[in-house]
Formats: sequence, structure tokens, C-alpha cells
Amino acid sequence: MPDLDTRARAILARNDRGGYTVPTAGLYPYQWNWDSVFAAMGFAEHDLPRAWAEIETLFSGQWANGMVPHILFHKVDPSYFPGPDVWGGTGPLPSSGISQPPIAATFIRALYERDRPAGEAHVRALVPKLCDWHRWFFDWRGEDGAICVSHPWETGRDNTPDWDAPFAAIQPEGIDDYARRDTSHVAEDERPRSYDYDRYLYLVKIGRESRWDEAHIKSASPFRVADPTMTFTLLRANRDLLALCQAMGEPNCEIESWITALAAGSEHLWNPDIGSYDCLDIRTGRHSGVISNASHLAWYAGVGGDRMLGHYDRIMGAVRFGMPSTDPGHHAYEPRRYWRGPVWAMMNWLIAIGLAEAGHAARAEALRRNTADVIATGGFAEYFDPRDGSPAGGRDFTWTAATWLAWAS
Ligand code: 9WN
Repeated sequence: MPDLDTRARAILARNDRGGYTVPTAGLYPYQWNWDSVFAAMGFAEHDLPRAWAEIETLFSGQWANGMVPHILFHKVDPSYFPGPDVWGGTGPLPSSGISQPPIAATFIRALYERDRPAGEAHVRALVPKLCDWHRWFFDWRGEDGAICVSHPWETGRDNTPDWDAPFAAIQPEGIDDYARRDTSHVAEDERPRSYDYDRYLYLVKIGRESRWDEAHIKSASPFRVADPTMTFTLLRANRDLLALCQAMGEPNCEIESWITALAAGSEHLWNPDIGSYDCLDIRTGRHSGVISNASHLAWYAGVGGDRMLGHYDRIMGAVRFGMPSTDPGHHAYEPRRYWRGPVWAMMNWLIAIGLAEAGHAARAEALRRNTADVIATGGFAEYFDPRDGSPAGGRDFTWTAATWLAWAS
């Protein structure tokens, strides 16, 4: 649809701050990790050098321990809270102190495949950085091959019901008074509750006060949850990183061992009680019991065969627009509240990549068409109501525009 193509390209141009893209002005005025990777794929449709620049700017914020932060605060902007002073990141640029789903290697591989041989210099420079980042996940987030988070924001699925039980065990004592900015941009009932924000800030305080000492956070934080978004994207990313190393003539056995460990670790996320992958609270040993859109990333990771197929068909059959971020059959489902129900276009893209590779081409194509419809209905919103496709959250959103250009259109 030419009109939507033009609008999508205009959104990318408007959110471009020169070498990096903000998710949307006002609500998110900084560079976010996985948002930037999707942005790069949007740029790649018409400007490959700009696509590489997006990724390279992201990696310019990599910490000495290998971590690639979830937010880089290139230029302070008071329209977002919490800003750089609250985070107290210890990297080369002002940043947050946590990471985000490691989808970069997968999409760097896709960029390279369409930009040979020019892309080779970029790949050669990025591969060691990717290896350091992936190793950081093993060192600090690994639990028997499953990948944990130390903060919900790390998964990018901020207020999914997966965190309800671990959050109930946290008393957010000693946090400073704060003023949220998100609810000045977006309706309150489309955002996390204050109850959640208190706990988000409590977990940031633990990290900041330790100067982001990962050993301390791993042993002392009340929040350590193994998560399908992280485990599945890292497993997939390692397969793609290995392919990049091989293409550069540099085989890497460390990555092979990571793949084996993650494939085995994924099994810890299988919850036989609900017949689905979900989150596992390392502090209590309990599963979350939530079927989320991240549960359906198993195909993207190449694990589990068709274990998720029954739930996939049931859930897609229950909504007009899918894949809802929480199973509509779950008691905590809220169709407009952020990660508790709405549809996220870029998650659909990842799910569809997995479906297609697993031999479910018709389902992958149906999900693409359904995503194109929701964007045609609701515009380039941050997320959408699964019942009618109405827009929710931020508008003129980079990853929705990029997902349109690179996949859904
Ligand atoms: C906190 C930028 C980010 C996304 C996340 C999404 C949201 C931030 C927030 O926005 O999180 O990182 O302040 O709500 O949940 O996935 O990367 O688009």
C-alpha cells in the first residue's frame, strides 16, 4: 500500500536523530536496544548504510563487561523518566544498567545477506562485540541454560502478568519520590500501574547502589526470573552469530556450546501444567502460568517442535487481531494495557519468522496479513487492541513503521 509505505518511511525519517532512531518523540526520546535493531531493518529497505549506522551506534554504548544497554541517553530529554541520573550506568555513554532481548545478531545476519560484500567490514567489526554481549548473558543471566532477567524492562515486556507473582513478593522500600512522565503522553489505563513502577524503581535502585555489580545483583536481588523472550532470542541469535563467524572464516566452538546449553535450558521454561513455555521464577522455583506472545517464540528459537501449535491456533481463533501479548483466556488479560493483552507488530514478525522456518508457511502468511490489517486499521501505533485493532500507547512508532516496511506490507 503506497500511502502506508510513504507514511512509514516518514516516521523513520522523523524519529531519526542522526545515527540513531528514537522509538517515538516525547514518550521515548532515547535510543532503545531492540527498537534500534527493528529500525535498522526498516532503513535497510531504502538505505543500507543508515541501517548499519543504527546498529553501530547501539554498540558504541557497550559496557566493558560486554553488556549492551537497553537505553542509550545520547541527549538528555526530560520528557522521559527514569533518565540517566536515576540509572547511573557505568558504560562509555550515559545509559541504563540492564540489557534487552538480543535480536541484533539475527538481523545483522539478515542485513549482511542483502549487503554482500559491502557489509563484510561491518560484520567483522560487530562479531567480537556480539560475542562479548552473548557471553555476558551466560555469565550473569544464565541459570542452567535458561536466561533470566534482573528487571522486567530487560525483557521488553514490562508489565506482563508473568511478573505478578515475583512482584507480589517485593516490598519497594526506600525509593525516592518520583514523577512518572509516561502517563503525560499516554492514557493511564494503557500503561503499567503505579504498583509496578514502584517495583521497577526499587530494582533500579538495587543495581545503581551496587554500581551495577552483577555478582551482587545475581545474589541479592529479589527478582530473578528465567524468561522465554531472552532464552529464545539468545538461542536464535547464537545460531545466527555462528553463521556469521563461519561466513567470516572464523569457526567458533564457544558459540556451539552456548547453543547446546540454551537448547537444553529452554526445557526449564516448559510448564507441563499449562502445556506451554512460560517464565520460571528462580527465587521460588515456580512457573508463571502465563501463555504470552513470547511463548510462541519457541519456533523462532527452533525448539519444541509443534508443542505450541494447539495454543497458537486456539488464541489466534479467539481474537480478531493477534497475537495478543497475554492469552485472552488468562484471568489477568487486559486488552489495552500494554503487555497484558495488546498486539505488538514486531513480536508478530519474530513469531512469523519461526512459523515459516518450522514449515507453517500458511500460518506465517496469515499472521503477516493480520498484522498488515491491524496497521491499516490502527495506524503506526506502539500496540493495538486485539478486539478491534484500535491504536494504543505511543503513535508514529518506529518499530511498527519498520515492521511494516520490512515484513508486513
Ligand atoms: C522501558 C521503547 C521501549 C520498548 C519496550 C517497551 C517500552 C520502556 C518504557 O518501550 O519500555 O524500557 O518506559 O515503557 O516495553 O519493549 O523497547 O519502545
